[in-house]
Amino acid sequence: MTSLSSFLNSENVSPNLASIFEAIHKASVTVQNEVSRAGLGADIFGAKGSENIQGEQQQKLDVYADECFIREFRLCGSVAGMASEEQDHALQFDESLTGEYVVMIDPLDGSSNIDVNVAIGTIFAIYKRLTPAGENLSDKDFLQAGIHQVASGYVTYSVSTQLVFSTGNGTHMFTLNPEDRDYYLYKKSVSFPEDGKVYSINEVNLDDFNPELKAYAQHCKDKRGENGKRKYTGRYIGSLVADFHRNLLKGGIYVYPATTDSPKGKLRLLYECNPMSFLAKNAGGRGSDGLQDILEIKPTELHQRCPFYVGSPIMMDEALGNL
Ligand code: P6P
Repeated sequence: MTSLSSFLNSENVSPNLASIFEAIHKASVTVQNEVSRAGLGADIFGAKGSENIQGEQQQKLDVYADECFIREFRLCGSVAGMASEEQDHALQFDESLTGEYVVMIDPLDGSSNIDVNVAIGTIFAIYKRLTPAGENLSDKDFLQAGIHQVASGYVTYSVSTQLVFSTGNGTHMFTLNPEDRDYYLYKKSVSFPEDGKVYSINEVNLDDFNPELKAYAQHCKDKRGENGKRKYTGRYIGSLVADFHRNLLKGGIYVYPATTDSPKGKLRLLYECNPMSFLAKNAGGRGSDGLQDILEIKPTELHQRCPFYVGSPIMMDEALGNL
């Protein structure tokens, strides 16, 4: 079996970038250990009693995961600073100001699923810093378009714990071995199936959908295969990472459009839409805000949101109006 470190070495990933993956490895093992003990007295259920900048109730595990990843990124030496869904402002690591990278992270996506034992995940994006090494970071280091990502990925804490990432040369999947706590290659260069049968949309928002998306949702309900059976089925887990992971392997599309409750969309550009779109692009799919390639958007705010479509190319074309 190919371990994460030997794979990174074989892909000629630089030692500094590899050290960030080592930090993600360590932090994700710590988080997984806590997640796996949910209900065994590990008091990780429920709300912490605090809110993040989004005004969302922080779950105890959100904060725990955030602290784990901050600690490992601070220690690894290659990360000069990071932005997190759980932190109002970007963090600068004064002890690593020579670090050549910055990281954006959603430490725990889908945290509403923690209490009901459903898959959750960590999403990350890695960029080269723009300010000179050794100098203080500035907004421009974090407000980079997604096309400038050096790497991105996610960890899904589910039936098994899997790490999925790309450094721009394919999208690869690793599984955590509970025996030695190391990640081993599961699938190299994964590709979205061109088309798929699964659409992941919360249809409670149907009345808010634009005409193209309404037509697409109806198309998915009406379409029948040659055998006269329905072509599509809906699967919506409430964890972007879990829906994306299934769609990547089996074909499918995930859509979270602008809605009345979330007029700019719910998902965050920097640490959800961009990293997932970078993975999709490296797996033959793509991400869009409904109008443009997500990776082309020039961010203006750390926690800005956008409508999000991501998945198999044919389904993306159809959902974006090319039925
Ligand atoms: P809703 C989790 O909070 C998340 O950001 C995604 O992981 C998930 O797909 C979506 O929001 C669920 O949102 O409004 O459908 O419950």
